Amino acid sequence: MNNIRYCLFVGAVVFFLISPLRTNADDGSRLWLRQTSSQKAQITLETKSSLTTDIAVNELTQGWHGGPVILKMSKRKGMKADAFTINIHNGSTTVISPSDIGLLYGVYHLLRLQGIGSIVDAVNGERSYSVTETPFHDIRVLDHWDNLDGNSERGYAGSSIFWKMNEEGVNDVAGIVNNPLHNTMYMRANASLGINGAVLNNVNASPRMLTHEVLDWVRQYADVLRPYGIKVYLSVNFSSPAVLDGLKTSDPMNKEVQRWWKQKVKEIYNLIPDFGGFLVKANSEGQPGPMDFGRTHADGANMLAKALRPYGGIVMWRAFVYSPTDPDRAKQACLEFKDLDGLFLDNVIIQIKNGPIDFQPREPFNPLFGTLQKTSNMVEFQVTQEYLGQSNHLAYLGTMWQEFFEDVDRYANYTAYQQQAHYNAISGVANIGTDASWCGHPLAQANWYAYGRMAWNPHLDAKSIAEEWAVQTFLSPQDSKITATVVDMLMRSREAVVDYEMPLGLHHQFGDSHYAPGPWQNFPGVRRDWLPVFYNKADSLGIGFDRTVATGSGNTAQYRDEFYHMVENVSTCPDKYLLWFHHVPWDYPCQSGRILWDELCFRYQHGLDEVRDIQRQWNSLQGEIDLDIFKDVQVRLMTQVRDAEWWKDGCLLYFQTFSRMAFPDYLDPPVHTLEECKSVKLNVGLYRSPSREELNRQR
Ligand code: GCW
Repeated sequence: MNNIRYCLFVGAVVFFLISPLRTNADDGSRLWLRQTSSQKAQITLETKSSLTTDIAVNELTQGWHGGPVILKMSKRKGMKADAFTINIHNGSTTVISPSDIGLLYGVYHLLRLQGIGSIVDAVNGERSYSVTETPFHDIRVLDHWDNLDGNSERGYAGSSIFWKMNEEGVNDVAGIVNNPLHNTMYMRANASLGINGAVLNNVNASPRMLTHEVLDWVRQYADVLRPYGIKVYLSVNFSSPAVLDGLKTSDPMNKEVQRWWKQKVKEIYNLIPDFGGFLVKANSEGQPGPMDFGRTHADGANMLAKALRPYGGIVMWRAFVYSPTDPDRAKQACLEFKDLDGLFLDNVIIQIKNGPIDFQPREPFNPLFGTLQKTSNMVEFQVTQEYLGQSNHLAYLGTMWQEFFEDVDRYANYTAYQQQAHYNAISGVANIGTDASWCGHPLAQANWYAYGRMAWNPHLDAKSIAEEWAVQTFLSPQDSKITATVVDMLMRSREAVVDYEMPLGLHHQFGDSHYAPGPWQNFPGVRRDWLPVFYNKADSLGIGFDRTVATGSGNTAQYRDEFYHMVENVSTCPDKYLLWFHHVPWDYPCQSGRILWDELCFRYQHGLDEVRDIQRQWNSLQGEIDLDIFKDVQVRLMTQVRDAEWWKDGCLLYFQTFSRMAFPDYLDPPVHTLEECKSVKLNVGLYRSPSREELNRQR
């Protein structure tokens, strides 16, 4: 009898899983906000209600399982506006904050604590619980590199959720304004993490962004984002005065130009009284900027800052610049900004990519951190995985950002510097698009989550964040197989990518599209510092970029003493940065005890083995994870293993033409020839998950 019942049960499960009529299949769109409650929670709002408190109450009504909750606004001396306290006593909970946004953050935190199971006994009245949370960074921004035509630069999750604008000014996106029901998810997700700003367009900004027709859309976005505590910001094109209104110049010292920006800013604040400010990519990769007129970054930034200051707006001015005045691109940001320190107005923040080159799988931190002493600065992370396998590969970036924060804290005094800075901010380039599961790879949602959590508190560790995310996303208990497996996969993933793409400090080894290997790429007439050969410098003697003071570019001297001494000296330079800072002979003894050539082989092999193992881990969850999500990730992992093989074969076969050394026996013999590796276009098979519209059509 039991057997029959069991068979019926299994049959039903199988039918459920394969049934094409299944309507509740998981498309991943609910992100980490999946808790629901059938219980009617008793919620008391001890403060004037607002759209924001309505959202807070609604979230609790939908998801809270515990006893009564009181939401109370109360100012406390020294408490930041968006900080909050949660007290649980005798099973009753009070959330207190000086602002309604703080209350909303408190509610999301309460739901997170419930979700991860850490307050069960307090909610049951068995103990008291109290926590106060204060965000570390005051401004926590997501940068959307979205173009008005709907494309998202380096976006691998479909198209823009904000823009699809035709010539007539119709914005035909099934986005936040047009489809508020679905898209409250975007706001809820951000608010649940405390993300409080969104730059709505690409840093390669179209001047058209500042036309009245587009600004009116920005106003509509601002209106729907506001109740969730999210301010809107815009990337602006420095030539806008000339391009849009035919001014003869966009020189920041020109009175007419200054007047133009003041007028434009006024127009914006008339539409959006709490507009956040501008993000600017100037004199970088062909974008216009103050240097076109013989002016400095400070002249340009200050002109905009003056226009924004009366309204409380800020300028985020990017330090991603590399005019070829020095042959080492890693030095350029410091060279261009060091002497301007102290010349920027208070409401300018210099936005610095975490590393000195460009979002590589591993870079040492940018030496501009620790160099600027009198200017607010903010790190720019790339949440979208431009160089880490895009939406095909699993690469959890929490570990990368933890490494960054630990290093800048230790070697550049990050925490102390930010705490006294005029503005304390952080930004991340979003990995969000129109795909049903928002981020392309379902597990890449963890990167959005981790970015938000670390923006709130950079001292959180990547593993607990991964755990929080997995528990809430898969509704799986902390000690379950699903949680343990997924967390382990995430925690190993970034290092695996580093190993099979660019171990030991190698960087910028990409072919086209920043996806496939291309260490051999060397085109005449192209900027040297766009070419992989420029960065690996492989030759018969060895490999790596000499950035030492003694014999190389001198980039090491841009760091403060402790870091400088460590990396300048090849024997104390950590293996992970070896080829970043040194050109090293093929038989150089690495810290592992292996010679460099063998270590390189070991790393590439290890990266591939790790991905294979991660694939096995995922496959072991078959039947325990929603089938759609399971298959989606499974296909991507197959692709990742395939790509890791190409990377390993391509890079090692190419480097072998210089080292002339045999492959060690722990290396899987190459399955591809170097010629094949050179001709393959890996990214052609980029896996695309369906958009929400496509999914709806299929169902
Ligand atoms: O990482 C590089 C990208 C460009 C990007 C640029 C930048 C928006 O390849 O697509 O442009 O950096 O950060 O400005």
